[in-house]
Amino acid sequence: PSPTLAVVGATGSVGTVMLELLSSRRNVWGEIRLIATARSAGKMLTCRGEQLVVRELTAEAFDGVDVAMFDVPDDVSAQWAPVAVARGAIVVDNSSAFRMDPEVPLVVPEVNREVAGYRPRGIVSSANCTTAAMIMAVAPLHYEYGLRELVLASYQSASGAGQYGIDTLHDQLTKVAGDRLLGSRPGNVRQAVGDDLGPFPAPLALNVVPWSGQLADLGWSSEELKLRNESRKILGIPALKVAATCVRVPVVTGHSVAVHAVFASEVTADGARQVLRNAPGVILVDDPEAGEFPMPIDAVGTDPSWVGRIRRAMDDPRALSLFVTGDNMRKGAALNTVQIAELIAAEISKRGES
Ligand code: 2RA
Repeated sequence: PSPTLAVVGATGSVGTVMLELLSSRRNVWGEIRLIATARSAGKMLTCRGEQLVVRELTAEAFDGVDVAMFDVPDDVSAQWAPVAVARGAIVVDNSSAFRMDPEVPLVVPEVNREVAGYRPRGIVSSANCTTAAMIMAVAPLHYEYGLRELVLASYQSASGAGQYGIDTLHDQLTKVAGDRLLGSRPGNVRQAVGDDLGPFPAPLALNVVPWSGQLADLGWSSEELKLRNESRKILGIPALKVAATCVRVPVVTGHSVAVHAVFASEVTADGARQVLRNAPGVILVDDPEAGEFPMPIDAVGTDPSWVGRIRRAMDDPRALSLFVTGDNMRKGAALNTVQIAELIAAEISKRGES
């Protein structure tokens, strides 16, 4: 029989995209079970054209589950993923709870699908949304030219902070719309936006906020350390030098990253384009003269990472700059998790056949 899948966090903004993907991708699942905290239990949601009731997150909810996808806060994953494993499920977790655990593979299937099979804890972690978008372009270049250093600047959308982030941005835009003087004098955007900052530390409308996540070591943010540590783990380069600056921008959905990459060997823009043209899950959009750039308003709702602005550094033949953008709710979260779950479903089905 086809494996049973649980979606934990089914009622969240990423969970909603997971159900859309499960309804549109080739179906590999038997029963699909929707699980959420008690607050959401009892809701009816549609998946694969059928109405499903959301069950409460309990140990028994995992009985008979083969694969459980989690999109819940870190502390909920930390508590409940081991419970699901104890009940016989393999967990694919989209939180950061286990990403740096040496016994948990951190996977972006197009880049390192082979590590998903070694999971001594029965848990596989999916990469953070910003890492996933960026690594889709950087990994094929690493395999070709040997990556040594990354200097990154992210432009992260409001939906990275969930529906609350989206609602906050739209509310703030409504407050600033129509007043052409806003943004031209100190503090008047703050005044127009008022104290409704939502999940952000400062007004987002008509602004950029050079902060995402929580304060971590030595002034770096948790998001910046995720880009550094996750890139090292996924690419298997423990000594990779990474300097990231994560910035929140007034975009609804679509994370972008400006990438400066230094390689071991010489690289050319044309050579890099050729590599990326053949890379899985990447769309090349690189014709500045024609006004063609990778942008969140085009990438939103699509699966690939959109890559462009490819140019060799003026001062170093081993260095390349480029710009990548991707839908942080899809490849950045729901799609990557679903793809890993499908990898495991194929494993289970093959075992079942043998
Ligand atoms: C953000 N990457 O963008 C974080 C979590 N999705 O807020």
